[in-house]
Amino acid sequence: MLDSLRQGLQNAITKLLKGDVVDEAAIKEFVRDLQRALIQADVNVKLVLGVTENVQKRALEEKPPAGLDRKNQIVKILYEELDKLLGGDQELKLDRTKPNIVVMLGIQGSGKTTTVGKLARFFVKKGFKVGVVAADTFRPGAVTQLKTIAQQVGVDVYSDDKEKDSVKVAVAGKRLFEEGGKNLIIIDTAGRHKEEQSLLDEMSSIFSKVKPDLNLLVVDGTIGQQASNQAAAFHKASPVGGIVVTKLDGAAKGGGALAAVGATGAKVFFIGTGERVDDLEEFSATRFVGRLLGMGDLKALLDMAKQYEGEVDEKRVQRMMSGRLTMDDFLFQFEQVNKMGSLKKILDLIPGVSGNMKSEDLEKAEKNMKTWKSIIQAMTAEERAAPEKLNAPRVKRLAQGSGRTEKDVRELLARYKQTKGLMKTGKGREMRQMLRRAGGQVPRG
Ligand SMILES: Nc1nc2c(ncn2[C@@H]2O[C@H](COP(=O)(O)OP(=O)(O)O)[C@@H](O)[C@H]2O)c(=O)[nH]1
Ligand SMILES: [Mg+2]
Repeated sequence: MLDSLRQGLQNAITKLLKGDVVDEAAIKEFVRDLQRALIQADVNVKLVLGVTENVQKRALEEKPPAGLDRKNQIVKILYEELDKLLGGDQELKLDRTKPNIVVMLGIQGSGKTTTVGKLARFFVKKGFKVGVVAADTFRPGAVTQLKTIAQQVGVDVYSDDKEKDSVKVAVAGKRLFEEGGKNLIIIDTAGRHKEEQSLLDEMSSIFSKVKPDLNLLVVDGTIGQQASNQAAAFHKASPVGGIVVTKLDGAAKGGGALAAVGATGAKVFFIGTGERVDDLEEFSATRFVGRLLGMGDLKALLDMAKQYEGEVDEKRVQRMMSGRLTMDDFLFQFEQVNKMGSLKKILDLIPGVSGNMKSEDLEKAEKNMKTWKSIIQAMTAEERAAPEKLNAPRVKRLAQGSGRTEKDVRELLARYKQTKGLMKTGKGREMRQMLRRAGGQVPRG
């Protein structure tokens, strides 16, 4: 999805990260690369300039917070600015205790009927009782199309082949489903080829007669920045409460469409990423931008880093990095990880790692950590400071003392040795980076 935009942004970032220095020239070049990538995705020029001006100004003026180096600080700034451009996070919340009436708006071919099916599927899975209303009386075949999709998803459809007045169909369908105890009623409507006045008038009267809780505008992502004109035209006829941007699979201009509707202040609740009923995603700008920049959930990671800023004891880290690692340090490392949440959660947040790790491996790692912690707690202070001295009788004693096996103890010792070696070698670099992110000022090596 949005491959070329992603590629463009990631290339800009890679160049920045690989560069020797982050001076004004490097920042300006970074900004130019960003502009090129965004304009190619059909993001409106004014929006592009707005975003990149902010990035440049902040990159030049703001000091990185403790624990973040300047390059990562700039990536963080870009992340925040793109997040803002796309309207931040928003979630469609429906009240289950009453019927929620949703009317679909959008021009013909934007993906309304398909999206009705996707939404029905999405909310059925969440336990809603969904009914859909076939109020597209304009296009021949529209009713059949909706019936087919509804059958596939397993929801009830209301249609009336003899009624040509879409407003009447919408009202009748709404009433029937309300009486039938549905708590989500989605009304599919007609579209014309353009935003013709007749279509907008029809939307206005459906709105005043049906009184929906939400007008959901469906916009075709392939139209790029034009999406904002379309959103504005519909909004004038009938207040748009939320937007679905469809066809983001393979849409080179999808970024432009998302930015354009984001800029109108409308909330993008969902995106369509394919023709099948499952190809719907809840839209979160934060997650989306993270994926665009190839950084997992960077924001969550940064928030977490901030939370633990300063908690890493600098002397300890320095000692660990130089390879003088005690068992206490080893224990401290586990505890650091434990404080941050489950290992799986943390790894999901680390760029490049998410998805690469099997859950069995993670479970094993978490189990190991528990085991090792209990063994370390059974050690004396001397043993913790100099684990090399742990001979066979001591291993036996520790196993008994901690309720673990001798094999567990030996595994811990092997891992300790390995980690100690790792800290000294070049492979420790990544770990140093992690710790630096977690707030420790770690010497570069
Ligand atoms: N690739 C892709 N095609 C889509 C998506 N959403 C809808 N379509 C296709 O767009 C066409 C028009 O969709 P339809 O729901 O009939 O639009 P409507 O006229 O607004 O009701 C159909 O061929 C759909 O399969 C999407 O997210 N991705
Ligand atoms: Mg349709």
